[in-house]
Order: sequence, then structure tokens, then C-alpha cells
Amino acid sequence: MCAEPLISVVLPCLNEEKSLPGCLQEIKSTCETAGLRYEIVVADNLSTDKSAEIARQFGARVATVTRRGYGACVQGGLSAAEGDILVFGDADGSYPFSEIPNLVAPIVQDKADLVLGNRLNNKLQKGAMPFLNHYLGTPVLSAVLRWIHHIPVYDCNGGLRALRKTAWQKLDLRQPGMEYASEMLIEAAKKHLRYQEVNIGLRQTDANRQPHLRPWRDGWRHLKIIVKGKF
Ligand SMILES: Nc1nc2c(ncn2[C@@H]2O[C@H](COP(=O)(O)OP(=O)(O)OP(=O)(O)O)[C@@H](O)[C@H]2O)c(=O)[nH]1
Ligand SMILES: [Mg+2]
Repeated sequence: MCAEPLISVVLPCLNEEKSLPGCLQEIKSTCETAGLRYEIVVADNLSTDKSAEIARQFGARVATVTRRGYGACVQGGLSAAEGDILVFGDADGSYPFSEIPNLVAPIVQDKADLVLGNRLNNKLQKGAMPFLNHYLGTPVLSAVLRWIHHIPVYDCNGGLRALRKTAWQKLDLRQPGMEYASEMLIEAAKKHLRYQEVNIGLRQTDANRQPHLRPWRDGWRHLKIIVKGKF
């Protein structure tokens, strides 16, 4: 990696016209204030609203991803990214992109290959995370991952992550849905990537936004892939 790595910030996006401008602005001001070399890639999952148009007008690159699903969308965006360090986070306004410098620091310092933003700390805003996810789903799935795959994870469903491009290329991720988040951790453990977490918290999003997550169905899918990944 050269002295000043290029950081690609990838936003998986499906109809996020309300929150996308704020995310783009925060990424720009954070990276510029921190003096980072960066690009923004909006991975557009065939949005029917103005998301793609907003991204282009802002000057971000748009990677159109035709395969549906969160995992397919992130993977498509990361494939289009040109950076040495890949960062990705939801475009729904829930993740503090102001944490990007803290997230990439362990990779720049060559102390980690994969860094996850941990939401479960005093930076977590009240009401930002459903009770079941906060106190049951995420802690239990993280404990199972630690136990079965020996990766020191405490917030396995965190959606703001950074990884070295060469590390991502080793992972060969295939899950098109939300299980992508667990698959990345399982594969990272198998490939012995150096793993760290950084406290980032989570923001309360627009109260009128329809949540996509279905806790029991999605939790079950994560658990299946975590157990299956052992064999
Ligand atoms: N759920 C979902 N999100 C997608 C898809 N394609 C792209 N995305 C984007 O992926 C990110 C994560 O989706 P979210 O709906 O925020 O999922 P989540 O954070 O697990 O759940 P909630 O925020 O509680 O709804 C968002 O920026 C979405 O716009 C898709 O097919 N399904
Ligand atoms: Mg979200």
C-alpha cells in the first residue's frame, strides 16, 4: 500500500433519497477534514426514487447492482471500488460516517485487516436499535460466532465496516441477503484476518422509515449460516 491509501466509501442503497444527501455530505466533510484520499461509490440496487440522480449530482460514482439484496448490493459496490481500503455503511442515515478515520486507522497502521464499527456502547442513541436486536439477537449471534469461529466479535450485525481490499479479495463472499454480514466474519476467521472493533454507536433514523429488518426471520438465517460455516 502506498503512503497515502485511497479509501473507497461504498453505500449500499435502495430507495434512500431522504437520507442519502446527509450521508454523502458527512462522508465528504469527514474525509476532507481528516485529509484522507477518498472516493464515494453509491451501489444502487435499482432504486425507483431519486437516489441514483442525487448521487451523480453530488459527484459520487454510481455502481448499478441488478441482483437484489443487501449482500449482493454491498458486494457489487465493493467490486466497483478502486480503493486500497474499502469502507461500507448503510445509506439510511443510521451510521455515523464521522467515525471513518477511526475505522480505517488500524488498517492504515497495519494492525488489522477487517475493522467493524461496534454499535453497542454509550454512543448508541436511545431508540436507535430495536430492543430484541440490542439485547438478544446481536449479543447471542456474536457469542455463537466467538464460540464456533473464534473471532473476537461483539457486534456481528454492525453495518459500518472497513477492510483492506486485498483481504476482501481473499474472502469470496456469495450471500445475496443480510446473511452477508455473518458470512464476512466467518470467512475472515477462516482466512485468519486480523480483526478489530471500534466503538461507533448508532443514530436514530427517520421515525417514518419502514424498517426492512425482520428480527426472527433474519436472526434465524444468520444463525444457520454461522453453524453451517463450521462444516
Ligand atoms: N434491506 C435491504 N437493503 C438494501 C437492499 N439493497 C440495498 N440495500 C441498502 O442496504 C442498507 C441496509 O439496509 P437496511 O434496510 O438499513 O437494513 P438494516 O439496517 O439491517 O435494517 P433497518 O435499518 O432496521 O431497516 C440500506 O442502505 C439499504 O438501502 C435490499 O435488497 N434490501
Ligand atoms: Mg440500516
